[in-house]
Amino acid sequence: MRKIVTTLFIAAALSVTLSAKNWVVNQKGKTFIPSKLTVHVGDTITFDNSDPFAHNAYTDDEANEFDVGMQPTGKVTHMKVKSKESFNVECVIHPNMLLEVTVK
Ligand SMILES: [Cu+2]
Repeated sequence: MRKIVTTLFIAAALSVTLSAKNWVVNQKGKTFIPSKLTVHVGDTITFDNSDPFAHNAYTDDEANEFDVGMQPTGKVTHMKVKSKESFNVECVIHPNMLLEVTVK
C-alpha cells in the first residue's frame, strides 16, 4: 500500500512538472517581445536581454512579486508564476516597456 501511495505521489509530481511551461520573453528595442502572455500557475517566464544596454523586469503584483534587478546585455533571468492572478511586468529603467501576463 505504501509503495502504491509513493508511486501515485511521484506520478502526480511528474505530471505537474511536465505540464509547466517556460515562456521566453525577449527584451529588445526597449520592448518586451511578446508583449502579452497567457500562462498557468507553475509556469516560468524567462527574460532575455538582447539590447545593447541594461533592462529590468519587475511587477508590483503582491501575489507574483518579483524583481530581476539590473539585467545587463545578454543576461537571462527567470520568474515563476506563483499565483492565479494576472499581472503586468514593467522595466524600471524604461517606463514604456510593458508585458501583460494573463494567468489562467
Ligand atoms: Cu528596459
